[in-house]
Amino acid sequence: MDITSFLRDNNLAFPLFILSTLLFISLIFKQTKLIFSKAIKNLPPGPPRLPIIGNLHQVGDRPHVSLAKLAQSFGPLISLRFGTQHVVVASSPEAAMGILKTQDRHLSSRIVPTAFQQAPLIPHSLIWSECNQTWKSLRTLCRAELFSAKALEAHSRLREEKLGKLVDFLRREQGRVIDVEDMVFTTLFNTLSCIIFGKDLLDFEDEHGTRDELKASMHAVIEYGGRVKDVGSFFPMLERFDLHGIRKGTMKLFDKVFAYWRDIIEERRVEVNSSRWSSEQAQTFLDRMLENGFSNNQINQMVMELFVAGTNTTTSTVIWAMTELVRHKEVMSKLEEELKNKVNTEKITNFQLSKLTYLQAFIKENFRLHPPVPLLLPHMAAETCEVMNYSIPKNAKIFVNVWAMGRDAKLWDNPLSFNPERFIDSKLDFKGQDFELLPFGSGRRICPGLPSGIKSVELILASLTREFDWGLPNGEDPSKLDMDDKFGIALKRKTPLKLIFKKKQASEYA
Ligand code: HEM
Ligand SMILES: *[C@@H]1O[C@H](CO)[C@@H](O)[C@H](O)[C@H]1NC(C)=O
Ligand SMILES: *[C@@H]1O[C@H](CO)[C@@H](O)[C@H](O)[C@H]1NC(C)=O
Ligand SMILES: *[C@@H]1O[C@H](CO)[C@@H](O)[C@H](O)[C@H]1NC(C)=O
Ligand SMILES: CC(=O)N[C@H]1CO[C@H](CO)[C@@H](O)[C@@H]1O
Repeated sequence: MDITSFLRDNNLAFPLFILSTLLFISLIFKQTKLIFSKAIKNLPPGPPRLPIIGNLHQVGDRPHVSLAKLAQSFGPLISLRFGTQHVVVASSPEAAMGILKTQDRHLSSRIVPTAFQQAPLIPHSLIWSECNQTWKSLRTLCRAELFSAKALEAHSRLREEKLGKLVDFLRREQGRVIDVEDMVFTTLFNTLSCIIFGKDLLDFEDEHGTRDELKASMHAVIEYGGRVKDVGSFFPMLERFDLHGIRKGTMKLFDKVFAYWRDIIEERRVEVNSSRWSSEQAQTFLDRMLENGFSNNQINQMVMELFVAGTNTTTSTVIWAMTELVRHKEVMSKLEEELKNKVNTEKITNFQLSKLTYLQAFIKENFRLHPPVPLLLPHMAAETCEVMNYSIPKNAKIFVNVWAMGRDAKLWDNPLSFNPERFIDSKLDFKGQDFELLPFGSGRRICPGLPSGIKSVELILASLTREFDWGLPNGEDPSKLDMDDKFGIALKRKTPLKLIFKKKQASEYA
């Protein structure tokens, strides 16, 4: 990407005049300061940078790809500058371990994106807090009420019910072309909203478009969260101009989204606050938050973060997996065979799921090639420290390119071929112990939703495979399916996956 298109894409052309004047002055200050202060020694290697924007022009729309290319030239740990921001990118298991394990304590802070810097909300953030007391107690609450084995068991009926709606819908719509992403997203969104509020927030068949607005606002919020090029945080001196009106715009969106559950909160607050209330009556995560005395701001922030972190990522995993099943008939057949042999009841039980070794290998292979969060969420260095004998400066923004590691020929045979067999009889897992496969990250910031996300992915893939045959419309050739991706908070397909479903002939379990 050249500089003019970089400026254009970021709407920087307008303040260019003010910008250049201000930056010129600041640059002179900076350079003078740099001469007198000692420069940071021993940074990881990296490409040369331009004045002012640094390496921003080298990032592009698919940062996971451009950063992987830079790593090929400059090594597994590189340093860059985005504006005034130091950036470090790890692209090998050794570098990832250095960051997420050896120096986990110093490198697990966060930088709050401009859009999310909302004074009433940000003190209650799990995702954007440094590893402090707020972060600890929110994670503890989520683990106990949402992600523990006990919680997963308690939610399994709900999960099945939402999945049942999806299956019914696909049965009814047999032979029609379906945009699967939308359906899977709705299923996962409603599963979570029932766990939190005891209520669907999206209509499954949104014929009247009444809920479209919630979906659109949610997507817009998610979009803000996924920006790697957060201009505000690269040029702090420009922040007061609120360059894109980003912050104001986001707050409006937040308010729109919060309005969808405002009444539910008020209703339950009265209930939980009444003298008749006893803890056994708690049915939802909302009830638990109210029992813990959460304010509306606390609830809104928590709920929004769960939706943002949990729905898009899980949807993307399922859609890439279905894409690979369309492209690889032999993989699909093996999966069908395993389901036939190992699941003989109408409902798939947790115990049965745990015995589906081919499904598990398939999911690992899918995470290897399509990690939904290709650069993890950016970490920040709370202290200057050393990784692989290089120094990582305090306040540096840190990315771990798990996408690049999944496709590295030094780590995998035939890295670009989709081959679940490579994980059969292998101990390699994605739970944060094996640094070549880190779709959920590792260390103290590892995704707390892992058990819940995996359960959804397993259950949806197993059920849809058992119930339906699916394929591309108009006899399109699966080997020609567009595999391009689009970077956001979750790496999704660039073109939507449109499929035709057909109910399988005999249900063996009937
Ligand atoms: C396949 C599904 C999922 C994937 C691949 C995934 C991946 C990730 C990744 C890579 C991170 C960042 C780790 C880091 O900063 O180093 C993360 C954080 C997080 N995820 Fe997930 N996630 C998934 C599902 C979920 C679900 C279902 C939920 C909740 C309902 C969830 C909630 C969170 C939260 C709250 C964080 C922030 C944790 C923190 O900052 O301490 N995730 N996830
Ligand atoms: C935790 O950190 C966040 C920002 O990183 C801050 O807003 C919040 O107030 C902190 N909580 C505590 C208890 O210090
Ligand atoms: C909760 O109950 C107390 C007394 O029972 C009352 O003073 C308070 O206003 C109630 N709070 C809410 C939010 O209803
Ligand atoms: C770091 O330096 C130490 C001693 O100076 C050396 O033993 C070690 O091999 C170096 N590590 C790397 C990754 O270069
Ligand atoms: C897979 C998936 O649901 N992707 C969605 C994630 O959020 C963005 C937000 O803009 C949507 O555009 C995607 O469709």
